[in-house]
Amino acid sequence: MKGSDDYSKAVSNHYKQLMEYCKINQERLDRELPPPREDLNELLAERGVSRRDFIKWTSIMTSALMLPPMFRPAVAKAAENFSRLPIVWLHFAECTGCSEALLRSSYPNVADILLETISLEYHETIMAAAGYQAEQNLEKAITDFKKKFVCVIEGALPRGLNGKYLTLGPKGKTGIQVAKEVTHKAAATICIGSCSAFGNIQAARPNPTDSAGISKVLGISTVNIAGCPPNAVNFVGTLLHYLMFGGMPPLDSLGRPIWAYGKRIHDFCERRPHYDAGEFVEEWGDDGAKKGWCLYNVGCKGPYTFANCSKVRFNDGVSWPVMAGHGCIGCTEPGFWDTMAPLEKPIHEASIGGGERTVDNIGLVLTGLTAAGVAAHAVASAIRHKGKDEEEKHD
Ligand code: FSX
Ligand code: SF4
Ligand code: F3S
Repeated sequence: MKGSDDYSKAVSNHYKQLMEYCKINQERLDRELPPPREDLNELLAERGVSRRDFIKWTSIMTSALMLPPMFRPAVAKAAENFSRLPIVWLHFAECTGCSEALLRSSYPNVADILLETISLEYHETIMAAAGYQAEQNLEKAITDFKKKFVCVIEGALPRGLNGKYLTLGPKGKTGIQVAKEVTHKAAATICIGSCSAFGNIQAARPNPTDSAGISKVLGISTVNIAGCPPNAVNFVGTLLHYLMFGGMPPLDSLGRPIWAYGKRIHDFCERRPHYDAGEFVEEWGDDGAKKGWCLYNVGCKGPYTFANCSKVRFNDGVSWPVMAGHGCIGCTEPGFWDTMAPLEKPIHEASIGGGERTVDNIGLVLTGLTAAGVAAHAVASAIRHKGKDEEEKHD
């Protein structure tokens, strides 16, 4: 008993210290950040979100961020400060689906409303400025908010032709030049979407433009909000963490926040009981499909994919790919367009980290280890090596 008492005391002390750290950091941000652009409480009331709904949302976000309930007021404060954090948002080689997924919603929830308040000092898709004026806006933003703004990047960087497959603005700077100049002055860089994180579709074989993700091209550390497109909740949660602790959340070996990408799709999938019972869809439209059975045999890559889609879903929890009837294609993993998406069948023979692991014994590995986080990371790093090898092959 003494051992467990000591453990509880240690945990409670740890959280007390963390809370103290959070308070100091939030006071510092209160002094340093520009004044709020929006009053969140007024905006929520305008959009019909009650105080009660807001508190409920902050409780959900607190637990999603793996923090105990005592942090709920700090999450609420971070949300109120959301519009004070200057953001410079760059676009490189991509489809803009990430911005679309984040900035558009028919039924805005708190996360969507927060994204509306975001202080976008520069965002090529939605700002009115163009040409020289846009370039001046960018220069002004990165100078005025030097080391205070967060750089958010959508899209991969082409390295071919000395970077000239992608040039921007009236001076024809390459994406690589712009990315270097801006990330150098940023307090942190967040890669939103699998393109900026890992290269993604632009880096898929045969990769004619020699594209790759930001961290690989620039040799810097980035926080990777993977997904094609990623979930707004994962972006908002990461910024809330920044507004609480003044730094980015703990990351996995691929730069993805552990709170959002620490578990597999398969671990919380509503079709999982069918997987365990051996009930599989064998062909599109068959009886199993009508009954909502597991999509593994028609190519679901949920067992190989680390993300929280099956837990938080999309569009305010309305649905997610597997719920809509198609298997996961692994869009939060590096190289998925080459390794996972095209296969509408299981990767039985896939070698994952060492050559002999298949999806079935990954399951055994996970069952054998009690702490899911530890297990997930053991497998995550195995998959990472596989992903990296695949990435290297494309280079
Ligand atoms: Fe990539 Fe985002 Fe996929 Fe598209 O910009 S992650 S192609 S949804 O839009 O970068
Ligand atoms: Fe769900 Fe896919 Fe796993 Fe089946 S294989 S339980 S559909 S994640
Ligand atoms: Fe992507 Fe799979 Fe989620 S395809 S959106 S990681 S369910």
